[in-house]
Amino acid sequence: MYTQAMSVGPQDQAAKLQTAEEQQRNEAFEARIDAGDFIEAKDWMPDHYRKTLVRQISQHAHSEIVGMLPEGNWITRAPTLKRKAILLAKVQDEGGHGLYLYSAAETLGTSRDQMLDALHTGKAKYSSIFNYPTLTWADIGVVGWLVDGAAIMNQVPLCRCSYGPYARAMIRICREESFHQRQGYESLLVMMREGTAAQKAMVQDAVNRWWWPSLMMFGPADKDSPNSEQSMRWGIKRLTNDELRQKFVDATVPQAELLGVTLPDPDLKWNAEREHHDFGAIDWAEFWRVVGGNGPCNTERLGTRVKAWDDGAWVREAALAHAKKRATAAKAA
Ligand code: BYC
Repeated sequence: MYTQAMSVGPQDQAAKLQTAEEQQRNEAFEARIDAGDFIEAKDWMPDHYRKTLVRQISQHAHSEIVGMLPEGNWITRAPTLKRKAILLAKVQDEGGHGLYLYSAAETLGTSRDQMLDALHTGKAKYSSIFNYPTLTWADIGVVGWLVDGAAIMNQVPLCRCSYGPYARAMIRICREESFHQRQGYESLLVMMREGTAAQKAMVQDAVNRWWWPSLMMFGPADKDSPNSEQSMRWGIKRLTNDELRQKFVDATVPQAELLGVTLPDPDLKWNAEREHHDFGAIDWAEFWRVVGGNGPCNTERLGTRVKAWDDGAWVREAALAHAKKRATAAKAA
């Protein structure tokens, strides 16, 4: 005979069983993470892991397609046919990256419509960097060199992310980003070696405007990054924001020297003890202003995206009507 104190109702029992089962699944999941296994779409995963991935991958996808806008702005004004063809291909690549990433996020059970709706209603974030204007042709070279350079630094470790579909998408993206970075640097080399004094000054001016926003791309300092600790533990992020930022600075300083431009930071210097470059303080107030929607181009970027989506409604409707017609014909056959 069971005593009152020991008795548990059927509901409590189910809840307890579920908790024990959840705990076991969680332990098995953590063990797979510790062993360095890839987690695949159909595998069990904790809700928070799924949500973190949807957040990061969808933000990343949005950054790719919003990132097409500042560069697309220069396709009609590229100085030569060669540069126009390169820029067209690059902007098209960014659109492709967005598609791989939306597909990877969809494997986690969120629809593309949901993600795009979050972007278009201003609920979702995208990289702060794309809220700055591309004022001159030199900006296009500097975006390739610094922005794609920062993107690669951040994204190469993501090829080893614990979520398989994201990691695989990143391998292809990184190969293309590497071309993007090199074409930007090469176009700047041409301007700095063969250009007029005015063209060289234009490159320096672009470097002055893009340097600090590029450092901000890596996200807040580790001590102010609420997501880093858990994401590192789950192997979503392999290096912290500050580690990646430091690697970027160290890699970029010799490239700037070769190019013959000055990075706009009087505190930037080699620290022999740390074997890294020290650099000046980042204006985090500016970063949060831009992330919060009040950067120089936030309104313009979102407006352009929403207009492109609305203008494309007829294409989506036509594709759906065509698919329906084909399905009806296949059924009748
Ligand atoms: N801009 O806890 P934290 C590219 C947000 S390159 C806006 O450190 P996490 C491209 C962050 O989302 C750019 N928001 O977050 C290149 C979080 O807010 P929520 C895209 C930012 O996720 C060339 C809050 O601040 N790359 O696509 O651990 C041409 C606290 O941050 C930013 C990627 O997306 C920022 N810069 O680390 C075309 C790479 N930084 O979500 C296209 C994948 C931080 O909690 N993403 N925030 O509301 C990542 O590696 C990480 O998500 C981050 C941030 C390092 C960016």
